Amino acid sequence: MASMQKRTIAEPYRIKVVEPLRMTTREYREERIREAGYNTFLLRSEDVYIDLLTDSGTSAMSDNQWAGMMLGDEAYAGSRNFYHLEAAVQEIYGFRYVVPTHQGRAAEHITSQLRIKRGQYVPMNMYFTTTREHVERAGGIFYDCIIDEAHDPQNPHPFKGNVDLAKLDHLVQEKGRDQIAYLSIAPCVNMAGGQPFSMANLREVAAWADRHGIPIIFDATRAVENAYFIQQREPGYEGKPVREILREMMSYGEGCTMSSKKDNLVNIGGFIATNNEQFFTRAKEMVVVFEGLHTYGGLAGRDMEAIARGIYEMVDDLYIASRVRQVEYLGGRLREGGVPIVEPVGGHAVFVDAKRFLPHVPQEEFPAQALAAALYVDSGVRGMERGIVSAGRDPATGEHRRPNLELVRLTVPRRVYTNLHMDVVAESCAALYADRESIRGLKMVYEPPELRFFQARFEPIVP
Ligand code: PLI
Repeated sequence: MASMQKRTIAEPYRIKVVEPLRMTTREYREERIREAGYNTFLLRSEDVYIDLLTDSGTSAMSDNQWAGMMLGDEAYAGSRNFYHLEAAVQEIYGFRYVVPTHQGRAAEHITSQLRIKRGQYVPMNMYFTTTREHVERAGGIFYDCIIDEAHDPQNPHPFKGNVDLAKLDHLVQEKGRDQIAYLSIAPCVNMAGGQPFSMANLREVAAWADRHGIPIIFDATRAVENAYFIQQREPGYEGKPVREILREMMSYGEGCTMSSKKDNLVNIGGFIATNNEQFFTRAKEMVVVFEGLHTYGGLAGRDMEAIARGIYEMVDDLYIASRVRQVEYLGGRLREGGVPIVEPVGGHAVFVDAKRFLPHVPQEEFPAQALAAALYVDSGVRGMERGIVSAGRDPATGEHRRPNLELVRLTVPRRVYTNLHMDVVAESCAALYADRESIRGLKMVYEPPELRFFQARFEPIVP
């Protein structure tokens, strides 16, 4: 990999506004995590020192985006900022039609309701929590078509987000083409550890989809990060601007759903983009029921302006290199500290392997949940569970789904923290690893029926 011999790429911006962080004592944090039911989602942000819960909606906006916020046209209908957003999506993603939504899951809701007939399958390169939830709500059945390597945290495959075509063939043979609603393909697969697919694999998937007349709808949430990995790792793409790589990638799909809260560098927003005029018309009809008029979709005009500007900023090659390299930096520091992590390091987060970290805690005692809580107590660093709690229950059997990946995600917000913050995180993880025997499992004492990881509550298991 050419990317291994690398010169430092510094952030292509300087810091103009700062937000003070609050340090707290260990005793204080022990009390807070107990109150929060050992769920980092239930902590108050004020009680967190370094917040790696998510990269969603946590980006720092640029001066250009903030300036755009002042140019918000808050008309109910036909806001000028909508047309800026539409133009940005057309130019950078290459899709003709755009329907704004308040965030990604709203785009997933509308797409799932309109495109899935009860009992149809939706193959996805691994599940994502909200995406699968909306597929199931629409009567669809999730089908995992990611390559097996993605389920192995130690497998160093450079494109663990790839689709396994044999799995797609198997589904068509078993169920028939008409039982497949569409292919939902995610760049930089979140639950696999932020792992990219290759363009070569995508081309094969697109040819397969074409042969069977099945559309590809991307979950384009972290497509730019995937484009960066293609630039760094895939023969033929060295030196190609991420902007061009992204455009090629999107050209293989009919459209996408998007959470602008990630790649697009804003705090709120999302959209549906498509080349399918009929679907566009139906999506516009439905967005007015759930979100708002089709020229704002639950967003203020100023929010749409910030997204439009973020879309141009995200494809700056130096920006995206420094962003992904910061995640890599954290991964390197953790590796040096002996902490078991998912390899290779992904685009938006480093995933700590809680199975190897806490081999004495069985999966039904929620090792990743317990580790995320212990990390908060140690240093005020907030990560999140991505294991058995996030996976939820199988709707058919009611049993826990038992993912092979039992992980704590340390998600790096864009343009927010420095590498010294990353050092603090890595040191805390290494200290915990040295003292791992003292971390015990948890029992779940409250379990919401949907997306349980957000609000579930736990208590320590007392031996
Ligand atoms: O949080 P939303 O509703 O804007 O987007 C939902 C969503 C869709 N797809 C993917 C791949 C996501 O990662 C995603 C949201 N992710 C969150 C909140 C996260 O913390 O990863």
